[in-house]
Amino acid sequence: MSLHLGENIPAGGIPVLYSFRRCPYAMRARLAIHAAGLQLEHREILLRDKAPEFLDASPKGTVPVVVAPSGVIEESLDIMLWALTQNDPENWLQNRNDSLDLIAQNDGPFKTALDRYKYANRHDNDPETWRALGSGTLENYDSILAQNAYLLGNQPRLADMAIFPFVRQFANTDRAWFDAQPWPHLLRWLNGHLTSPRFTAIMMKYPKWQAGDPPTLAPSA
Ligand SMILES: N[C@@H](CCC(=O)N[C@@H](CS)C(=O)NCC(=O)O)C(=O)O
Repeated sequence: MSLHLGENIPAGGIPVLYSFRRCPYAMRARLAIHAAGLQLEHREILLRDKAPEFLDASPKGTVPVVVAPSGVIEESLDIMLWALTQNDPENWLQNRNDSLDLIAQNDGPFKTALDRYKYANRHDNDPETWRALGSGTLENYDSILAQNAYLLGNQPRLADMAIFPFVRQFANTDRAWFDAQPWPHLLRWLNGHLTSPRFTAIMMKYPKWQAGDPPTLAPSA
């Protein structure tokens, strides 16, 4: 946690979340904030036009970022842990180290394959090779989910919530192809998350934030 709070010291002690609706890292942060029952001041960022106050708080310029009275949290996983260590009514932190192992695999090799598949033009490469690499991870999830409702047993844990936004992105890259794969358990798991009231709540649309806007608290009660 870095401590360059600058002009961002939250008024009234309510932490600020800088977020971008479609970012899977921001989604996982919002999911944990929702599960913890916290409300933050939501500031919607556009990646192509970042608010200077956001860059002041976190010069590396990636979302999500939380500005709390105790400091700035600049990594999505740290934001999840920050929220859940305050309140974890659904025990997402149970088997925490097993979750962290799966998340490291997601954020490393799977995310690399996802980016090169999804943004093949940007990377000038063969998307099918990267799709096949990512599919190895998804096949593994499907076989785990054939045994259990969730990745680490019969209740959702940190791993499920940190990972499904990335599987969603992989699926949406070519939905027809994804739906044709022999991954019924993975599909059930993904659809369960995507149709949950929690996901609907954290995908609410907000206009781009700018300094001087009245505070928007999210998730809304
Ligand atoms: N390791 C960071 C990664 C966050 C990240 O890369 N977010 C993307 C959006 S999904 C971003 O802000 N990119 C900066 C940009 O596109 O300018 C985390 O876990 O929070």
